[in-house]
Amino acid sequence: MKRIPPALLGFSLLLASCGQPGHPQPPQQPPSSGAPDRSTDTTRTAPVTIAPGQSYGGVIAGQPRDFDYYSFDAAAGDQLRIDVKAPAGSTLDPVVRLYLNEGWILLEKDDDGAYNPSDNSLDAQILFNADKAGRYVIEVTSFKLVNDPTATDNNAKNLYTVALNKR
Ligand SMILES: [Ca+2]
Ligand SMILES: [Ca+2]
Repeated sequence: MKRIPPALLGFSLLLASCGQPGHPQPPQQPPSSGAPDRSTDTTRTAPVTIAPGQSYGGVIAGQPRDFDYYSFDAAAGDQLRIDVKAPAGSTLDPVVRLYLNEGWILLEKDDDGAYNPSDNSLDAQILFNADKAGRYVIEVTSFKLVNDPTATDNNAKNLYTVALNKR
């Protein structure tokens, strides 16, 4: 008699049980909307790459002082727009900063996304023309954390979206 290695035996039993009638598969749970997107809980040394036309969802939470980072490469003369918005129900007052090569702060914006009356007046927007080619880094955080180094803001409802677009 031919011996079946235990691992293969287990695998074939698994396949057999899946195929049996009367064992309905549990329904797939859709991801709950509004859940924090931990995949974009990034650090300054390991930012998420973002390109024009892309957007990400994130959350300012999980630690007392959370700062999220997104990087992109721009060519000299690129005309770009960064929008950081708090979706309905979010508790976040977002602030966005832009760095060149993770160095100096080029721009900092707080409530500048309200050009459209339907926009949340707390949203943050940066319009800029890349002066020189290089890697730029977007920092997203809470207004509460910006001007007070001892403040904390750790709320699972601090949801935001960040979008980079050419204009
Ligand atoms: Ca985060
Ligand atoms: Ca703001």
